[in-house]
Amino acid sequence: MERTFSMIKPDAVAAGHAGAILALLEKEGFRIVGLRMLRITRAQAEGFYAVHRERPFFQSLVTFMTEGPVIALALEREDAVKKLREVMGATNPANAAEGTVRKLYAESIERNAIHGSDAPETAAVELGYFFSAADLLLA
Ligand code: 3AN
Repeated sequence: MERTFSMIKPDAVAAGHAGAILALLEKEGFRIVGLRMLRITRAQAEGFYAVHRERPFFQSLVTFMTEGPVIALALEREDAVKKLREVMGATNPANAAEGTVRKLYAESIERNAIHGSDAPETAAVELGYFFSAADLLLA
């Protein structure tokens, strides 16, 4: 079993797609072991996306990520990191495969509905960013 971090982004929460996305993730075999709805601050968004600091879309991305509430998720399944990336679909929804979260719910390459950690090491850091050990189901 592996754990990964996911976030339903402000576009999908505001559009009322959170429930459908959670259902899709469960159908794909993910167990929800942590869930928090929160409004992230600019400082948190800048820290979370620090690897993209030099990219031209950075300020716009930070503004988007802070425009409304997000749902932070700790998800568990076999091969969770890789499988979640598959279920999310390509960053640009125009290139996302049929049935993926981004194909179904993303508005654009920036407003793309869902985040998922890109590697097990990143997942550990990102889970720690939003959840304390006491928040996560240990069973
Ligand atoms: P992914 O979310 O698929 O791992 P990353 O890590 O390359 O993609 O990008 C992080 C976030 O930055 C994306 N989810 C998206 O919101 C935004 N983003 C990525 N590329 C662009 C772009 N070319 N223009 C605007 N926003 C982008």
